[in-house]
Amino acid sequence: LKRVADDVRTIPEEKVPWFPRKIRDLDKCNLLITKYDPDMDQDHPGFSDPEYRKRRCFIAELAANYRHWNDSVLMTLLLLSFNRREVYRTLRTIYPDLACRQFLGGLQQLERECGYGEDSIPQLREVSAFLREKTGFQLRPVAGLLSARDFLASLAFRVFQCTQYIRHASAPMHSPEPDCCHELLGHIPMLADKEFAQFSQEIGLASLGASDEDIERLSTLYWFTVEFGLCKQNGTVKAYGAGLLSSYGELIYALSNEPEYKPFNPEETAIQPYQDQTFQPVYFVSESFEDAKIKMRRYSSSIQRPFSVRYDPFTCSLEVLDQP
Ligand code: TIH
Ligand code: FE2
Repeated sequence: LKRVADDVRTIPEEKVPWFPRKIRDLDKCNLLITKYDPDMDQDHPGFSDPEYRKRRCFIAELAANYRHWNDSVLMTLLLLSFNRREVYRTLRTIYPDLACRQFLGGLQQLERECGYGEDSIPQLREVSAFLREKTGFQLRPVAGLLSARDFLASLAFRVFQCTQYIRHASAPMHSPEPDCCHELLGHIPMLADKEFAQFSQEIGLASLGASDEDIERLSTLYWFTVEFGLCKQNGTVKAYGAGLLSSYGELIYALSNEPEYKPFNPEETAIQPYQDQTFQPVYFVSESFEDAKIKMRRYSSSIQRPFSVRYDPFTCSLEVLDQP
């Protein structure tokens, strides 16, 4: 009898990892991954450039001091002397052929309303206000690469964690880490699309309180959709992933027929190994956004959690409902 009781007691109780319940809890979602650190990684293009490293430290500190409801310190885009004109112009010429319709629509609006262009520097604060009007997304500065759990959690609140520094001028066409070219050119135009915004938030909601294994699978799905996704449009394949749309080199490569293409299918995509140093060897193609959203929803609802969540947009907080 005693044995049975012991056995019952040793059944591990289900432990749910902490997750943010209200938008200001995102102040605690700040676990940075030190990877591609210009101070530590000898292969980083900025490693042997002390000015660049000093600048990066300064910008990182600003982001670390950011708190919700006190965005006065932040949201100014800090650029080094950098040939942004060249980056903008080269990418801009290939977008009409290679980028999806939603991206082109968003970019045009940003050019009209937010000072996107060869000659101006968009301010993050302004871009954040623009996104809020379009889809309710807002930006929050981040000092570098965030842990997948913290990054995905912020999406649940329609908060996009945005770097403020820029890639090293010696490697403008591809960067192994996110930077403000990547955020502003890759992510922001897509986040201005209602359907895509919803897709992004739903990945975030699925990640809350999930196991480490599920976080790994969700961040792989995020990687092959939001970052490196392709989709069919009017019979041709276009890019919608931000990692492609911010990298001249990889955007051309991804649509060159050279890499491998697979149909987007969450069960398979979620376990595809990926690497983040250089171009992807494989890309996943969705039939349409609608199709990707439906498949992703089906996948998310298969993730086991002892509760369900609902986002309340009026209070920017989560309702957590225990399941019987
Ligand atoms: N490789 C992208 C670029 O050059 O813009 C940046 C990144 C996307 C995803 C991770 S890093
Ligand atoms: Fe990104």
